[in-house]
Amino acid sequence: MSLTRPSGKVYDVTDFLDDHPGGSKIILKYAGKDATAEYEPIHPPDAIKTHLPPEKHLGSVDPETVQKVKIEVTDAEKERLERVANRPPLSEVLNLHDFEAIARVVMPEKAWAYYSSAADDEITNRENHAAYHRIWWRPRILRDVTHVDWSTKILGHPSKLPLYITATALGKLGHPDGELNLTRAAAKHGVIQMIPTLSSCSFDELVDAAEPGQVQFLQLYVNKDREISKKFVQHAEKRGIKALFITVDAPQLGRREKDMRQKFEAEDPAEVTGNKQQDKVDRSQGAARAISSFIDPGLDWKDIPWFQSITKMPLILKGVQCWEDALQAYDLGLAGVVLSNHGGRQLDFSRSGIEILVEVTRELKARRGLTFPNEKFQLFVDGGVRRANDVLKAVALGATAVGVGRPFLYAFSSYGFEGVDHALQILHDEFEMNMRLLGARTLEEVKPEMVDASSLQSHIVAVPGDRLYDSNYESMQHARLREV
Ligand code: 173
Repeated sequence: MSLTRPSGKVYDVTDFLDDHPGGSKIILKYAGKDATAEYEPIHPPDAIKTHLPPEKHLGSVDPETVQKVKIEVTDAEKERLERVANRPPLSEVLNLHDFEAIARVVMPEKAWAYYSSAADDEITNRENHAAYHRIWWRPRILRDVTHVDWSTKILGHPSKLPLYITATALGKLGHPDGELNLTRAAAKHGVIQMIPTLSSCSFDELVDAAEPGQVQFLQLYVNKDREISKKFVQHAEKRGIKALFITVDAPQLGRREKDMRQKFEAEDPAEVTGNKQQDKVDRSQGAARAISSFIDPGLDWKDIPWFQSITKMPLILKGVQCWEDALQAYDLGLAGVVLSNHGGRQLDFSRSGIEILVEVTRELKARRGLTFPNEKFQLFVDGGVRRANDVLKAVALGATAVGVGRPFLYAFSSYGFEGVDHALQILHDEFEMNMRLLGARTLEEVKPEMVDASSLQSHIVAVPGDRLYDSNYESMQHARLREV
């Protein structure tokens, strides 16, 4: 049994069939044939190297001589391609919500399900955005705002915006150039990209694509085999990565039911439900769980000194959700924390990063005398950000910068590099206007006194609905009856 994939490599995956997180059926479908197109978007580049012993790497074959699996273009796919052809011109895309609305109808369903899905009932996913609605401005007037400047420094590195492109997995699900779209747009706009451990493009490809001097960070999923993580981290440092963001909120992946349901629907329903044998095989876990088995649930505070011993890069914990853990990170000498619930994709009913920010600044001031933003210990927030207005609220409350993930995925899934380029330009324009209207000439002037966040911790206040956001949000679906 063999499988052929990129650059004509042939692998014997017979013994791996039962262990494949995505089930054996998909492998058997491509046995002896070219699996490149199906394989590439949903596997990190080193998946085979990591999981398959070297003796199963059989060699190379000329891809031209290999039988292609004929993929029938369904009516639904034809309709989708028509929608792609009818995308509005970028000049009509006015805000980040527009990208989401377009992505939802032009992306392949599986890819949309993976990017948009969140944990359980998706309450936290929506709360991330809604939390910004509980903060209101107290702008200042009669200040000369002819010149306004919203550039900053993130971990000592210049950034033209107080935001960075945060790590998101599987970029090629949305666009053939995957995360390269982000690298190129980040270069053009002077923002920092955080490279994900589970990018579709290889790490080196993304570093090679950076302009001279372009700053990149790295997000790390810690491997059960620490030697693999150590090699990766040290390689990243050698290649010039400027900071390491260790993800600490994913000892197990959350249940993303939109993603899981897609998996079921992609199967032949008769096989999924009709065959007792098949029923026992858990092939329903969606794209993310399928490739996450290497992540170590045993990661512990005790491991932090080890990270400090293997790299000189600043270390930041990504996924901190209360002041107690932020304080511990500070006391251990880390460079900062990302207050995040992983885009609502992990523990449902975890609070939004912006809400956590308020308690972290309060307690770290009371207990360690810190004021924020703080160069020595930087606070970041991610989740739910769609406007410069949102970002500025986080800055006012003490964040150094904010991570933006899904909106850029939707931008490149719909328009490739030009989409991300346009998204960043929109944000620049929004910053300019908001800074002027706030009466703030620099980010230093965007102060806690400029916001009323007194309702932030209350989860029952009524605010006017956000119609653009709500019209994009796709309801979850119940299980459907089998067709008879
Ligand atoms: O949120 C995610 O989907 C994610 O972080 C992830 C984790 C492991 C594998 C793929 C994606």
